[in-house]
Amino acid sequence: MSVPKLCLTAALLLVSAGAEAKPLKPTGAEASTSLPDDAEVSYDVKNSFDRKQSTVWVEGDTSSSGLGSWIRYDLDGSPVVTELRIWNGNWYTYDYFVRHNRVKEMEISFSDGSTQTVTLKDEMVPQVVKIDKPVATSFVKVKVKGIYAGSTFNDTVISELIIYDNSPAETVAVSAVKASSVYPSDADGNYEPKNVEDGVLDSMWCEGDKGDGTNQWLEFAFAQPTTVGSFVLVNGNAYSPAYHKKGNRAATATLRFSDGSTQEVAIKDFFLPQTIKLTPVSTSSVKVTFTKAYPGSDFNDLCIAEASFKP
Ligand SMILES: [Ca+2]
Ligand SMILES: [Ca+2]
Repeated sequence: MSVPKLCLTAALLLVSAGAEAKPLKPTGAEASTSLPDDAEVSYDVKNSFDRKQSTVWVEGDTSSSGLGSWIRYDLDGSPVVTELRIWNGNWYTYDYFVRHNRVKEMEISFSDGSTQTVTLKDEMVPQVVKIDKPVATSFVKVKVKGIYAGSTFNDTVISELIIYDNSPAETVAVSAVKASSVYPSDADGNYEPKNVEDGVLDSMWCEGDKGDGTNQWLEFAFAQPTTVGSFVLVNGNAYSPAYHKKGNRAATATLRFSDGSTQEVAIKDFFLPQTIKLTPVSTSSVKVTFTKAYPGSDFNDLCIAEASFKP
């Protein structure tokens, strides 16, 4: 799509964490080292938990490949951490992913002193790590114990890491997402419908039809019939307000439920999450057909960054 900083998640996410776990917002993070910012780009540890896959932490140990480097995420209280989801390596583009080191072995440690070492895949897909013995912990520390070598740079990179605890998810568990059409993958990544439920703002579904997105649709199948009372949406490309304006955004949609009933909704032209109230309905699926789009300045393709339903 010729838009930099759009790298997207692949459709290979095996486990939907939304079913039984809730993502946590760390109160802060510290890294062993970070590559100094250059004129335009930050490599600070804060980039590893900003919900953007195209912003990255790069360790700053210039004397090594990054072995022994670590990040410690401080948590609010002592939640029982059950799962991590990791965007390993540099997701800025496919090219950057290959050129920088990726983490191979990662040691995960908790405030009670327990540790777990995992081997990550050398793939540009979000990786789900289940914690073997979940414990109440005030922090999660991840340490680089092994790497996959980059082709150009001897620095190890983590693009994003989301920590989940054992609280019930706030959103309805989705078993599958389908779309009417998909924009073809490019150097930045893919535009698969799965991207609307990965929790990151700069991965998205984009339709691949000739038109402006009118009559294109996303269909969500739920793990079990459930009552939905609101539709939570991040419209367009939510990387930044400027990128948000480049592509088409949804303006109105018709939601069709498994009992055949429909509801029309208006969607704000807004790059932050918005919650759209529905008349509560029990359903096993929702088909969202977009019926009008706000025009983008650069691309005539409708994109949706995130979409979910709440009871
Ligand atoms: Ca990031
Ligand atoms: Ca997303």
